Amino acid sequence: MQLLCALSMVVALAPAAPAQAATQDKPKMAAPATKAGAARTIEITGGDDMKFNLTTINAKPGETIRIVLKSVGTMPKIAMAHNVVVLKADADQIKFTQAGMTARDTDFIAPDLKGQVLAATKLAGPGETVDVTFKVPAKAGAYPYVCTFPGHFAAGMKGQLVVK
Ligand SMILES: [Cu+2]
Repeated sequence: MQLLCALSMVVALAPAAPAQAATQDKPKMAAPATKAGAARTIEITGGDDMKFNLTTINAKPGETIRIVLKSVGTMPKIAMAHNVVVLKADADQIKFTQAGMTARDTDFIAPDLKGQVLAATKLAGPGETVDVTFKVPAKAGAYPYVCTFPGHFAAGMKGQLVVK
């Protein structure tokens, strides 16, 4: 029992060291790190109907946002999972999602088209929640977001991040 206590203390203490190191490294960073708490959170759900409940996200240029996607479906993850992948304004959404269909290992994002991605969550299965925090572009415009799970974009699982 005593050994267990000692062990759990070590575990509890362990993360403190890297966190301290990170704080000390801070001045070296090119841009001031945005605290996770500073990001505005946008909640989206996706379900078995292969639609996002939210198809427009409005944001200010350069704003840091956190997109939280909850899968509210019930089908098994292998057959039905969702993500939110925000693309560059000029990305070809059809090409992008088609190329990703066979890229299961990389969450249906074709590795050679990764350069078109501004931000991407992981895939969420039924009841799971995934999120991504990122800085929206400084340039005003409409940035498409899609679910890359095969067939979902074609079914209408998409939206627009409007920066203005
Ligand atoms: Cu989906």
